[in-house]
Amino acid sequence: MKDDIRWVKTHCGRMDHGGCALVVGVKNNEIVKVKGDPEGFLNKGYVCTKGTLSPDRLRHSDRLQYPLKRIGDRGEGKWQRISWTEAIRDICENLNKIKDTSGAKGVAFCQGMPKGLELFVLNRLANTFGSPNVVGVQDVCHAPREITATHTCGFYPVADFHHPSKAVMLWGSNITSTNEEGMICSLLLKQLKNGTELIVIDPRKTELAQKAKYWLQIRPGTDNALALAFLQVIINEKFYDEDFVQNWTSGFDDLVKHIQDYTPEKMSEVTWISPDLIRKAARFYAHSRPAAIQWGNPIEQTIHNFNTARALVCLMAISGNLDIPGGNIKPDEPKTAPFGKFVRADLIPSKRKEMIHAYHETIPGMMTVPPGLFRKAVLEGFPYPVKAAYMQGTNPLVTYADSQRTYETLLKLDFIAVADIFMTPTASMADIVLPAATHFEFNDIGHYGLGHGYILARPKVVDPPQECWPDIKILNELGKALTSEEYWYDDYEKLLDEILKPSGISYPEFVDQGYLKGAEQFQKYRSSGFKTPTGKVELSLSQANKFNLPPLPQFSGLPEKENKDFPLVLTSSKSRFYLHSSYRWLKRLREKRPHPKVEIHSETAEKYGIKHGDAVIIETSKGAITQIAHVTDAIHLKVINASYGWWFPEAKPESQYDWKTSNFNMLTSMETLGKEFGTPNLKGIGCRIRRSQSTSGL
Ligand SMILES: Nc1nc2c(c(=O)[nH]1)N[C@H]1C(S)=C(S)[C@@H](COP(=O)(O)OP(=O)(O)OC[C@H]3O[C@@H](n4cnc5c(=O)[nH]c(N)nc54)[C@H](O)[C@@H]3O)O[C@H]1N2
Ligand SMILES: Nc1nc2c(c(=O)[nH]1)N[C@H]1C(S)=C(S)[C@@H](COP(=O)(O)OP(=O)(O)OC[C@H]3O[C@@H](n4cnc5c(=O)[nH]c(N)nc54)[C@H](O)[C@@H]3O)O[C@H]1N2
Ligand code: SF4
Ligand SMILES: [Mo]
Repeated sequence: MKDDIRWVKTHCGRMDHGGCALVVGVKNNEIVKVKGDPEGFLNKGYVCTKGTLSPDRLRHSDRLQYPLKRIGDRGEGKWQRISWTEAIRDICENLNKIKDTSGAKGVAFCQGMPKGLELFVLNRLANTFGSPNVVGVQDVCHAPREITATHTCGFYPVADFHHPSKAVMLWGSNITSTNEEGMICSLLLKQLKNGTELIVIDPRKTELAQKAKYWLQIRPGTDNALALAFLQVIINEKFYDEDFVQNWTSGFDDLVKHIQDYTPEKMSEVTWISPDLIRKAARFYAHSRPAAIQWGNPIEQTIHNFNTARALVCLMAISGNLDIPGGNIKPDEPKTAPFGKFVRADLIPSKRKEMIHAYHETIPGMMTVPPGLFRKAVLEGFPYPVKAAYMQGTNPLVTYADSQRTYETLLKLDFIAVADIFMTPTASMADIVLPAATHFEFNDIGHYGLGHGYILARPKVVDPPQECWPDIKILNELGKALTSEEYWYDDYEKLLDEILKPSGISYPEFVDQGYLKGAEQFQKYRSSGFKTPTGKVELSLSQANKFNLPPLPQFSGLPEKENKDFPLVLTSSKSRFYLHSSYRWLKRLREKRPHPKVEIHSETAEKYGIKHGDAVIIETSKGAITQIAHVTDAIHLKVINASYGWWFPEAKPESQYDWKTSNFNMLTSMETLGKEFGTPNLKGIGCRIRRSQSTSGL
């Protein structure tokens, strides 16, 4: 009977960055239906397949339900069920042992894609424990654009989809599949219906590339060359916003001289895009005010990410699109607890000097340790040994570049605790595995600290199964046992109140409102200047020398040298049915994408004797994997787009669920890392392909 169903409003989480407002039907403590909420201000009723099927995670028969302790050798797949009291005692004993011998910094706290409040509570645990080392994936995800922009213009410029733009430039952002960081595609799709034009920069002819006025089929890994050519055209043809440039930028004359060399003709040789198309697209962007750049992962997944992000912020600035409606804006945050105060940054005043990456002289402002440098600390003891890791909501064996090195790292660590909802390749290497409660199962706050100008209510909808605890509860209990009780609460939900306190509302009131948003204001720089040393947008960085950074955005070659043995160019993109390495174990998602697919142009496939559906070996100088051929004309002749995040939950536990066969990061390396962010190259890697005789494991 329909009447038995209780309808609850919440927001989606953990199937990607989250953001869609949902209306969830509940019957007997089970979710029976998920719908998009037409009142959701980010999604206006939209919901994707992952969102609709997200309740399938909750009652999966193989879900982790009890704390587990390893009884065999590491990775052997033998476990003993233990109580939460024993699990917390065991973790405390091991972490304190390392603290006594190597210091608190010998313990790393690792988090993958931030999912909700747990990232901030993890930071609080690290700070109260005394370790400066929270390891994040931010080196390849958002930090390069956020921190570079903060150095350039004092804030992270977010594409404004809430006001009409004349043009939107999707720069390596496949928004209809990824809806990244709350940039839900439905708002953009509505604008397109009202006449907004698209420029798409992507090696693949994506859904939105097909609708674009200009589609620039870029050679992977060369985005900084293209951005510099855009600057050259806009400056030399005098299409920039003269008033803004004169009053609100510094270093324009230096930039003008500097970019003369980056002609569309020269950059065309690098990017494979014709000079004519570069000129047309650059002019169109500059003419269409307001215009927004929605930027994606590829701009930050090479060793040149600093220069790419610098050039893109300079583009937004000189074209007069910074902080105007429909441009790239600085959203005002709602009144919540200041981030530094909440995470108790005051407890380690010397953190910026003590973090692992500080010894590698990365860019100021990078507050999480890049995975490449974390693994060097474990494996090589530089700058000091790291011996234990608490890992939460992350699967490094598949998601960090260079999986073989990650495996060695996991083998070498003295102690590993992993909190997850499912037994993953990484969890299978742990000493203690903790069963996390997840989305829909506890009260949470979304998008705190991410700089988008809002926070979202994610109230609990159903009870978690058996002994699953929310991460924030686990951390609160660990905190009490491992650090001083004064930093923690009797009830973890008081952490939510602490965040909301400055807003003057309680969590139930927040849930009633659905979200909190900062005031809508534009061109704030007119009253207070830009938050940079010069008060202007620094086209040339005033503190470049001090921080050993190039003052002007530059092109310094391909991300890796060309090698005739690997004549094709490898990249990857995210599947709309999965989140990174997550959820291959959900039957109804797996049915939609049962195998890892590799996209190959039809002529290239023919040249190598490969047919649609064949198993293909993809090889780089680092390693080889097997994926299934998807022959298409929607990709460049020389580009191979492989799937990322694959392991096989149906494979054997003692083989770590076959983390090698199809895992993209078997092909990537951490030998060369970008100086500013410690980023490895994930784009523009030389590769070759051949048909495989066997399909074992696939
Ligand atoms: N080659 C290559 N590598 C990449 C990328 C790429 O494009 N190419 N992308 C990078 C990017 S952008 C990112 S953000 C990272 C992502 O890296 P990760 O965050 O490590 O990736 P996920 O597969 O999402 O791992 C999340 C884990 O959290 C678990 N989980 C889900 N819900 C919960 C919960 O509520 N609590 C807990 N404790 N666990 C939960 C899932 O089961 C899963 O095992 O990967 C990066 N790596
Ligand atoms: N379904 C789904 N949604 C997700 C995620 C997921 O795993 N799955 N992950 C979430 C996370 S953590 C993040 S950070 C975001 C990422 O969101 P996006 O940035 O949109 O993610 P990608 O799919 O990695 O890359 C976007 C596009 O870049 C293209 N591309 C590949 N190489 C290059 C290149 O060198 N240059 C240019 N210009 N384009 C290139 C790809 O073909 C792809 O269409 O998505 C979030 N949303
Ligand atoms: S687009 Fe993202 S936030 Fe929206 S329903 Fe899908 S997974 Fe959830
Ligand atoms: Mo990400």
